[in-house]
Amino acid sequence: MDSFGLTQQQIEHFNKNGFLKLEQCIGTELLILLQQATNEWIEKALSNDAQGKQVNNTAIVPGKQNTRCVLRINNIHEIGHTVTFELLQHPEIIGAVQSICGVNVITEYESLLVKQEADEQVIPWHQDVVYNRDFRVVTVGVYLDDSTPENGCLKIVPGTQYQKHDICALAQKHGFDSSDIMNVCAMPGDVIIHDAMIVHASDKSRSTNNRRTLYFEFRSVEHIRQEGYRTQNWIKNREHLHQLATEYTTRPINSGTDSEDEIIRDIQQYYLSAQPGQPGNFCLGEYM
Ligand SMILES: O=C(O)CCC(=O)C(=O)O
Repeated sequence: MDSFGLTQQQIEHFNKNGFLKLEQCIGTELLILLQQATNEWIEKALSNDAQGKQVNNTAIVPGKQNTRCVLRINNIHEIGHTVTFELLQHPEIIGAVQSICGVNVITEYESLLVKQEADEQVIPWHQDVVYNRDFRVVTVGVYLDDSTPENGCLKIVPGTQYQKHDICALAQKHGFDSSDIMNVCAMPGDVIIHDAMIVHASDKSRSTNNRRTLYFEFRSVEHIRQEGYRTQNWIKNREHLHQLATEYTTRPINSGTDSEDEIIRDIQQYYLSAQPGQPGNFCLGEYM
């Protein structure tokens, strides 16, 4: 394990609580680039939406006072901002994920979540995925803004990561206020890694401070092969995406390697072959 791996104490914290916070994991320079990029994506999505254009991979919801709000943007590498590549080979993120999931890890999913007062959106209780616990699957949240109980921070029910749950029953029992629930607050630049099986949710934002989080789901290639729900071609393409990220972010300036446009075309090629992953575990009925 390289020097960016987790300590034994951090691994024990993760195993016991189902999450781990890496404070100030993202440096200021990268944080500012990510904040700028995500603002541009949101503005562009809203502008296209206002012109009646189709906005791919984006959930835009009606907000208070006739506003339109971007709630989520999926497949974020496809947008064409190579800054997101930095996160695919960020030494501390990858070191932490490898400590939990194994050395040979790839991402399965990536998205931007935006929570704001106007959208009044709740993320209902769920498990991101239910998987074979011979392995570990983690969801990594990269925080671009403060995340507090007022602006709808992540809520988890500690200890729920070990099994599949009846989410309707659990949600009815806990609502959003029971003492068994933990609010996991964060500051810009923090990274929160949670076990993809921990039951989690977030409440409406009641603050004018917006909250943006970039989410990535990681697991090992060995695990994906064992679960058997992905084709060899999918795995090969995903590995290629990570390879591109490494090549792109470590290339010397003016090295004569592929231009940004070519790299983006390559990424888009990957997404053409994308397939849906394993479904999450939600309560499909009403409970709130
Ligand atoms: O950060 C949050 O509010 C929870 C988001 C979440 O659970 C999800 O996107 O699946």
